[in-house]
Amino acid sequence: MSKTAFITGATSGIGKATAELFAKNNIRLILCGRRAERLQELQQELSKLTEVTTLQFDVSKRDEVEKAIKSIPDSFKEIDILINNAGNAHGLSAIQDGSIDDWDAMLDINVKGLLYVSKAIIPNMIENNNGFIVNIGSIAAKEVYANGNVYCASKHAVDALNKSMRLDLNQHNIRVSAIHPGLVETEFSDVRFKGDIERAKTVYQGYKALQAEDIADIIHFVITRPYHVNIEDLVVYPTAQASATIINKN
Ligand code: NDP
Ligand code: 8X3
Repeated sequence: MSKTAFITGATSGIGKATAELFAKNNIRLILCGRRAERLQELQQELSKLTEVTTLQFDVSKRDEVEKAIKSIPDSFKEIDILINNAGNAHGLSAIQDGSIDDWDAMLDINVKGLLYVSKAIIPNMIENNNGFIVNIGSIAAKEVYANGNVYCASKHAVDALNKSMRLDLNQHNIRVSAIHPGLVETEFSDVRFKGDIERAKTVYQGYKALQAEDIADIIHFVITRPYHVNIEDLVVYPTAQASATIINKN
């Protein structure tokens, strides 16, 4: 029987590439995001390879999360793999200049959103005595860089929650892993710089950044290890990147 994966943030970047790779490997998909049109397009495309259902909701809205997860069709209700990927950065400012709306958005999406989704899915995994949760952190979960303050704090929280989940869910045979990428060329910087595409592009210029497919490949590797193997934590940089701020650009 094929496994079923629930992927948040499947409409773009790492989540989309993961959905595409999982589909090729016959993993059934529950694809989530806010952009309905993109979800529809992806469902149409990936249904050629595997069974797909979609859920449109905002991870930061607790009632939307609960309603959406309750609405999962019966045939998709047994979830084997949860990919907690939805997330973003809003702004890049010194702490004294930061926007409180941006801070709220990052903490609500990256931390509370991950918790709301996990809280709704974990009980079924416990009941089944089976499950795999992959949390997408960041190098911002491991180090703090100038002006990254609240985004870094939100990803440090993901790191702590990943470790907590491993401790608490161990007795239920649920595997938990975190993957912490460095710079990945996705829509991430478009969102961080609020649609300033030119500024976003410069983040990935002068070196070869990671691609969403590279991270998807690693996620797939992690979830396909034999049952007795649980990779807790992986930090992945582009070769040109030595730390959050040291990048060997041409
Ligand atoms: P993208 O912007 O390309 O993708 C982000 C995804 O998250 C989209 O599918 C978006 O869907 C979804 N999302 C954002 N906000 C919400 C929300 N409120 N509710 C539901 N879904 C939401 O970026 P990436 O693929 O790069 O980012 C994926 C993850 O990887 C994030 O957690 C990010 O922090 C992390 N990361 C990214 C790195 C990078 O350099 N790109 C490096 C390290 C970590 P929609 O807008 O349709 O809701
Ligand atoms: C995304 C990578 O370096 O902008 O998490 O924090 S970084």
